[in-house]
Amino acid sequence: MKSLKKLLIVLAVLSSAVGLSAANEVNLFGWSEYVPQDVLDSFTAETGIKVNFETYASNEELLSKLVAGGGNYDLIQPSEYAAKLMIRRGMLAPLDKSKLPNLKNIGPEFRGLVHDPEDKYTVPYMTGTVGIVVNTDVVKDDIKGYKDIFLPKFKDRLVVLNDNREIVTWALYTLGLPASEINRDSLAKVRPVIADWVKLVKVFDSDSPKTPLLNGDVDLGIVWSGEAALLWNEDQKFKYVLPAEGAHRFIDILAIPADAPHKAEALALINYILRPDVSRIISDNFPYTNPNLAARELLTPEQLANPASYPVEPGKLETFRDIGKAAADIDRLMTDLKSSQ
Ligand code: N2P
Repeated sequence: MKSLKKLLIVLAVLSSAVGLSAANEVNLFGWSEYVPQDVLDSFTAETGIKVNFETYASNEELLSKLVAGGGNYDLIQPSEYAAKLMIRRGMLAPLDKSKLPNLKNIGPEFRGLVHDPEDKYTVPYMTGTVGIVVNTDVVKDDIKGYKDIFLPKFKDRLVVLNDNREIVTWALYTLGLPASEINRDSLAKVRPVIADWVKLVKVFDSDSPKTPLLNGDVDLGIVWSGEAALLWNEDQKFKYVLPAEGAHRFIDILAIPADAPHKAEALALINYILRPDVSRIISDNFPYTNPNLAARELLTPEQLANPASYPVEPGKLETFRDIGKAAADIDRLMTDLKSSQ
C-alpha cells in the first residue's frame, strides 16, 4: 500500500514536470486592453495558479473561437448579448456562488439583468458605453451625434471601432430605427448609410482606438468609454459625447464555458478579480464604469469625475439583444461594404 502511494506521488510529480497535469492553471480568453497583466501576475503569486492569457477584440471573434472548439478556455468575458446567446445554447457553466464570497461587492443595479436574470452564469466585470471623442482643439463644431461626424469634411479624420454589430447599430440609430430589430429589411436600409461612412473612416480599430487620436492622426472617433477616459486623463481637449441618437451601454461579464477544464481555478480568479483592492487596479488601468461598489470607494474623486467613466447625463443608452442568425448577415454586409472600398 505504501509503495503504491509512493508510486502515485512519483507519477504525479513526473507528469507535472512534463506538463501532463495542468491542474494548477487557468486559461483566460479576454478582451484586449481590459485585464492588467499585473493583476494576473499577483493572482499567480498568491495562489500558485498560472494564468494563460489570450485576447480578442470583438464578441464575434470570441464566439467563433468558442464554437470552433479547441481553445480549452476556462474564463471568458463576453458582453451581455453574447453572454445571452451562450446561455441560450448551453455554452456556459452555472457558477458555484459559495466560491464567490466577493460577489457581495457588486452593486444591486448590476445584478439580475436581462442577459442572466438569476445571475446563474455570469458576474459583471466592467460596464461602459460606446461614444464619440472629439479633439476640441481642432474640431470647433458642436458635435452631438453620429450625423455630426460622418460628414465629407471629416473624411480621413475619423477612427471608429472595428466592430460590425456596433457600426450597424449606429446606422440604425441614425435612421431612427430600433437597435434590437436587425433583419434583412433593416439591414437593407442601413446599407447605403454605412457605404457612405466607410469612405470617410481613416482607421478601424477596436484594440486601441485612442492611439491615432493621441498621435493627432485623426480628430474624431467612436470608441469604448474606457479609451475615451484614458484620452481625457491625457488631455482634457478630448471630449466624450454620448450620441444623441442612442448608444450602446455594454455590460461585460465573466463566465466559465460549460466544457472548461479548470473550473475551480477559474472561480478562484473571478473571486480574486472581485476583491476591492484588485478591482481598483483594473479601474486604474482601464477606467470603465466599475460595477464593484466596494472598489469604487477606493477610487479618487478625479477618477469618479471622469466624464467618460462615470457619465452624469447618459442620455439614451441601451444594452444589446441576442439577435441569433442575423449576426452572420451583419458580418456579410460589413465585409461586403469594406471590401468594395
Ligand atoms: C476593451 C474593450 C472594451 C470592451 N478593450 C467592450 N465591450
